[in-house]
Order: sequence, then structure tokens, then C-alpha cells
Amino acid sequence: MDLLFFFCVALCWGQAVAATLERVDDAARIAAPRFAIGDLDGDGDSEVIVGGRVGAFVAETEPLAGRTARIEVRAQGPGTVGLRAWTEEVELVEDVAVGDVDGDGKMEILAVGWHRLWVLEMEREALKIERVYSFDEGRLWRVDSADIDGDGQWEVVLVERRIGQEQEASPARIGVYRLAETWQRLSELRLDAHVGDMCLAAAKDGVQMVLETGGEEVGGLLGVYDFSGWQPLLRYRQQGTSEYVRALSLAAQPLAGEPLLAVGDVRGQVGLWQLGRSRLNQRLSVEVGRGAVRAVQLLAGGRDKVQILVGAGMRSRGQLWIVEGF
Ligand SMILES: [Ca+2]
Ligand SMILES: [Ca+2]
Ligand SMILES: [Ca+2]
Repeated sequence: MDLLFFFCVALCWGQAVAATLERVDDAARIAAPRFAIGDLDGDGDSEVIVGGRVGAFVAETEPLAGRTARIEVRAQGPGTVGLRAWTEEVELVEDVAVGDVDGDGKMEILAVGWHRLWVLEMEREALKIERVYSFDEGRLWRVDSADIDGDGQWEVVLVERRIGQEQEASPARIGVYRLAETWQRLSELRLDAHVGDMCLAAAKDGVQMVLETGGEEVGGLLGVYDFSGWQPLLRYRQQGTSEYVRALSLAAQPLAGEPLLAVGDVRGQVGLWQLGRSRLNQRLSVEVGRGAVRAVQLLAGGRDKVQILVGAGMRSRGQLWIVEGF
């Protein structure tokens, strides 16, 4: 691990800024990685959470049987994301997030897959499953967390989808939840489209939500939402990929004084955008590889620099990359 390959520079549009591509893990155990970020141990430094399937893809006849997923906590260092803790006591992980969902001042890790929501905590250097919750309705596909009303307890946004006979336009429900005794749904938004990814962006003047929607062949349409109380309200839509390619990975983070959005598409392109109140402004676009980008995460790169952690899968192994230089 942590072997470094320095790769090409490839830019389109936007400013001509040189970006380097570093492969930080060539044979990750997680073949279908998803990312989240948060300070789990409260020491002021963010940890990177990587979660997803271990091994080759298995068709969905028995959703949980014979499947293994893994959740890892990695420490962010210069050009590396070194492994600190992990667990394989989860069967299926479609997405991960970090938030203080019980409001005690300590961050939890959230993982979703099938009809399950796992809540995990980092205790010393061990990752422990605290609770597993079952959701009866749609299948849980994406999760993110933010303190939408600013009361110190973080809310959770879940994207649920119904897998029909036709995969083309599976209706999606985006629900805002809060943990009490169990999970209470505070609001919902139904969309007649497939949601590729959802992320929350916390800023001083409130939380925004970004959704990618599309169908089998085309997609990459990004909807940017505000919250009115608990209800997401569409502010604007904008195409976020070239040639209407689908983007199944989004990440937003205020970094270097700007609200930034990273968009990873299924052809291996990663775009960096400034997430504005009325439009997205593209900063740059980097070609990462031949395969689909499964996960992106924005990281602080020091001295007002931004790095993008990129996750891809090659058969039964995962690959992690860092894009830096801007
Ligand atoms: Ca930390
Ligand atoms: Ca907590
Ligand atoms: Ca709250």
C-alpha cells in the first residue's frame, strides 16, 4: 500500500492549472469504494472513511447472503490515506457518511445497504457497530448527514429507491430523518428519476443538497436544493457532466474559502465546481481512468490547496487516487 505512481496531467475547460494524479492504493480490499470524512476521535484532524463491497459483484438473488462489505477508517497524510481501523461485520454497504446523529458531540459513522442502516463508532483504534436499524420500504442507496437546523444534533438524509422490473426510472424518495428512539422522518421528496448520488454541503448560511439524476443511458443533471424547515426546495438545475454521462459520485465541502463540489462520472472524469447559490461554476476537469468513478471526496491539501480522493474498482480490487495541484 501507499506505493505512489505519478500520473499524467489532463485538463479540459476552465483554468489551465496543472493537476497531478497519484495512485495511493492499487489493490484496496474494497472493490466498490464509497467515501465520507469527519473527525471521529475529536483530535481536530479529519479521518477518511471508506466503505463498500469486498470481492467481485454478486447478482441480487439473495441480497445479504454470501456478501461481504468492509468499512475502513483511514488517516489523511500528505499524498496518502493510511489504514487505521476496519470492520467486516457488515454484509452490504452502498454508501457511508459521518455525523453526530445523537448530538453528544462525538461523530458516528453511518453505513447503508439493502434495508439496513448501520451506526458505528470509533473507540480508541477499533471500529464498533453500535446499532443496526431496519427500513421496511425502499432500498437504501445513499446517505449523508448534516446539522440542518443548527441545534447540534445532525440530521440524516437517505435516498431510497425501489428496484422495479425496469431499471430505467426507479422512483426515488429522499427522506430527512432524525434519530430519537428510532428514526423519525421529518420530510420527504419523491423524484421520478434514478438518483446517482446525493451530498450535503454545509455553509454558514445553511445546508444545501445536491442530487444527480438520470436514467440508464443519460444523466449528469445536478439539482441544487435549499432547505425550508426540513423540506428540500429546488433552487436550480445544471448539467454537471459532458455528453450527459452519468455521475454516481458527488462530494461537497467548503475548502480554501469556497463551497466546492466534486463530481465523478462513469467514464472516469472528475470535475471540480464552485457550488454557488444560483449556478455551478466549473473550476477544472481531470481524466482519472478508463473505468467508472465510484466515489469522490474533497480533502484539504494544505496552504489553501484542495485534493480530491477518487475511488474506482477493477474487478475484485479497488483503486484509490488523489488528484492534487489546485
Ligand atoms: Ca481525528
Ligand atoms: Ca454522537
Ligand atoms: Ca439538527
